[in-house]
Amino acid sequence: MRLSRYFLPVLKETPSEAQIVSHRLMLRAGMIKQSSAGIYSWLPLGYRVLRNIEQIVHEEQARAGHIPMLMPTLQSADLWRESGRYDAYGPEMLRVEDRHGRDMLYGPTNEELITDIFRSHVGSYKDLPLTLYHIQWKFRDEIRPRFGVMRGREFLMKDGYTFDLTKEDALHAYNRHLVSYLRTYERMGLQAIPMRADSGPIGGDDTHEFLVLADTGESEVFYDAEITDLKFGDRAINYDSVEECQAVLEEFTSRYARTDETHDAAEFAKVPEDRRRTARGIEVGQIFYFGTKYSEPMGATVADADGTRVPVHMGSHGIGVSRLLGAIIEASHDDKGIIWPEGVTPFHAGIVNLKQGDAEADAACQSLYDSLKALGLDPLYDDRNERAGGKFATMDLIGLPWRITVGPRGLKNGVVELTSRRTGESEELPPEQAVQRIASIYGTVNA
Ligand code: 5CA
Repeated sequence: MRLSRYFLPVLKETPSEAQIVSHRLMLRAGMIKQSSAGIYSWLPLGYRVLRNIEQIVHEEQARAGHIPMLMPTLQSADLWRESGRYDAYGPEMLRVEDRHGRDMLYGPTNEELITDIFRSHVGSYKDLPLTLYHIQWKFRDEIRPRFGVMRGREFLMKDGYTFDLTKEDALHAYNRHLVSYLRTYERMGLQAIPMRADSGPIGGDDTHEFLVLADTGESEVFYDAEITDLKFGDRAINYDSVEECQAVLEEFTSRYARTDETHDAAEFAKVPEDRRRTARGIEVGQIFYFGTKYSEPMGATVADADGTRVPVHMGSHGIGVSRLLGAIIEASHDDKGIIWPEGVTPFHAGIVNLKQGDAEADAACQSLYDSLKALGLDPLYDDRNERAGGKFATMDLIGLPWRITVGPRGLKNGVVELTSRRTGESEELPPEQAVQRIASIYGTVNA
């Protein structure tokens, strides 16, 4: 993409309404625009990151064997009357009436809708286990929408629903989600710690929240510092294996880690004092096992091996897709702007032309641009007629992990400059080598 032809409305002033750094930076970098309280338009740069996050979620869901689909945003109130949640959900639910006077609602979550689909089409234990998920907009009329996309009213969520014959099978589905989430968040450059939590309006006793540590987080958390040394990394795991998933779950959840809702001071005191940590965290996902809470009242049953109809055991598993943009920025920025992890960056590298209009510099930039594109990478070429300082400031603000700077002086010596956004370190090297370096960082070099 050439910046002169892109739509990147960066702001010079720091917006006064934004209280936390991720919100400020998303507004300044032209990623989002508020449309009304807690509701945002996703401008092109923000939309690119949102799609990258979705893509990682889809890939990791596929790896775990989960099946994608799409359910609507508007739901019929009748389904929610069946589960008993229509009244229980309270003022957070946005209720609407259609022209025929029928009660509808903008879905805050989808347990009822998916249970209805299940009961219409699945009748035998032989069709289990089943995990269906979608990535869809939700609406919760939060009393205090704030912090930009972090606590929105309209927000994008991945929600997955598991159906199993027995509690043991359903707990394996729970464990499998926990494992796949560890990998999902790490690919986004995040450490998200599973913590024992409270289930709120979704229900059930077994639930973990995934928290990214950040001073601006809304949750108070208590944990054993040893947890932050754990990495899931690139291990190959068989998601069908009960033992393998169980082992990973134990590794990541056996140490003390709880949100304030479930915190137990006496238990916490057993953690050696030098490892006890109290901090704040951003909840980027939550998994629930709630048994037959929805299947029983809604009649979602299957015939078991003896032909007896039994309600299925269910769980639901959510990732805060749009909230993740805020969480990643909270975890990765400096005073100049965002620092995108390679896994989610909107463009793989920025190209800064120090002397637009200089035939040699223009040609070198174009050639870098074409070479990166040919390798399947997406560069952002700042080809505007602007001063170098302004171009650097924009690149730093929007946070591309790698920048190639091209100027007549370097070209005389056959080199360009490759700069890491994270470390600020620069290196001079021939243009082809800069391209190879970036390609190998993103792992796209054809050997
Ligand atoms: N049905 C279950 C799981 S599928 C569910 O709704 N879970 S949840 O309520 O925990 O939401 C899942 C994730 O959505 C949360 O972990 C959080 O990351 C994100 N989320 C929840 N409320 C908001 C909000 N107001 N703004 C942005 N993200 C939110």
